[in-house]
Amino acid sequence: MVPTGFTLGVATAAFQIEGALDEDGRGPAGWDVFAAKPGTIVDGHSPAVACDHYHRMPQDVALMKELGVDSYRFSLAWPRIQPDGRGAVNRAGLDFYDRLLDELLANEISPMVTLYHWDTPLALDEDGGWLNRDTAYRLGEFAAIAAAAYGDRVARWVTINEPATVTTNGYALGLHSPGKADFANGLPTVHHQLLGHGLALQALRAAKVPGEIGMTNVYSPVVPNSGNPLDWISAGAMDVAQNRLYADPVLTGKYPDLIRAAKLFSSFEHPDEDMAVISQPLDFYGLNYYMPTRVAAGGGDSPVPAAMAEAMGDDLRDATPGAPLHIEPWPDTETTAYGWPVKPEYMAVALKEMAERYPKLPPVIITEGGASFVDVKVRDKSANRTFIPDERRLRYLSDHLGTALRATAPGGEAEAIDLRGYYVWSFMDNFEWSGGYKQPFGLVHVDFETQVRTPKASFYWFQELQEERKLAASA
Ligand code: GCO
Repeated sequence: MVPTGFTLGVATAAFQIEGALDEDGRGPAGWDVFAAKPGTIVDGHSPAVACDHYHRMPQDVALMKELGVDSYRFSLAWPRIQPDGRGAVNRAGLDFYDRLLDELLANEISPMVTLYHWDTPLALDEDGGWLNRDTAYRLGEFAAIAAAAYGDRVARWVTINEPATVTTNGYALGLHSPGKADFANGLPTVHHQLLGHGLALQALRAAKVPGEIGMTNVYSPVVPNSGNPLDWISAGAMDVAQNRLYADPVLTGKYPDLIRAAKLFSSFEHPDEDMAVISQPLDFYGLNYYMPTRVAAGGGDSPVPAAMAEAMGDDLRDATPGAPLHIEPWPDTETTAYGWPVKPEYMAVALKEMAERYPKLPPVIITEGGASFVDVKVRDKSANRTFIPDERRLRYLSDHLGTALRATAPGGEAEAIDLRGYYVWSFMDNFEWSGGYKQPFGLVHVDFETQVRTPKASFYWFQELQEERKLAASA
């Protein structure tokens, strides 16, 4: 059973769906420039049009209405509202989200708004982006603008989305905007994003918005590849680098010891007052769960773990000479189009670990979960319609949601968690960052040539779930 009051929703992000990058006074984002560079996006795909949602918003909301979702999570494009990331506000940009909010409410869909989902205004990136402490204050200012404009209509706010991905992909590996591949100096971007979260939260509270306020971290349980102690050490370090580094400050007011011991940690300002701002109470904690991570020591050639180990400092390097750690494939495991392991049972592990680590955890909302699989269109001539039998996505979603509900029900391994909702990533296929249009996550198929939307089998499954509020027995 889906508990009463549990939110079933779908999620998107502005840069991944809107297009219209040069319209109605939108300023450039760092991502516009990054994506235009050769070699950054699969097959040179461009985000310029994406799902053309900026022009098709009413039809998209109508489709959401047909889907029957309780809630829609979307993000505000910061450069649309504040083209330079500071100072002047662009009325036409504000208007777009005004219309979207009104459209949602008219269709009885509850809006969840993400303030920051990675499309930093270019002017801020040119001043150092998240390496610059000032960007945190700019996000606080942006939050105040959003609160004044939309505070009356937003049910739930997410201040920032997945700071871990911004730091790792954007500043350590150069896979995302702003394209910096310098892990050794990436740590300040963690602190500045978390401070930005805290300042945004403060601004929303100061504006007395009636909606609930939270932030979103991705969480991936880390498992050592073997009983070898070096694998365990590596897994522990990875867990810190990818999970605890972002969750501990918010939920406990303290960075993990491993991080505090790193030389880098003393290279930037992080006074106690910051920690108080970062760890202010939340109305909910947003968790994105996609997959677990399997880690082994040494011998790897993946740049990810080597760079992470560098950031971790000498302890880890000494413990695991050579390439210090690497990500292992899971044996006998189905993978998505991205190569991500499909492990629904780790959804429960993620929730259990969160409950154990953070006794003061507020209610949790799974703000994203989903899978990319290549879809095939089937023409049903007799009914004169196209059908997309995305059974694997449907199963992924139903297994993960089912696991989350069971784990947090009375008697479940994470029963201490008050789970309030699950948002499918994503409502429709979209611009999957460096994966371009090659990683479809949608319940709705988008033909990027024609912009025709076609609901997939998973759409109809989710529609039925909304009506019945009950998962099939097998799930
Ligand atoms: C994320 C992102 C999404 C991605 C999704 C699939 O938070 O990582 O919110 O933008 O598209 O996770 O990779």
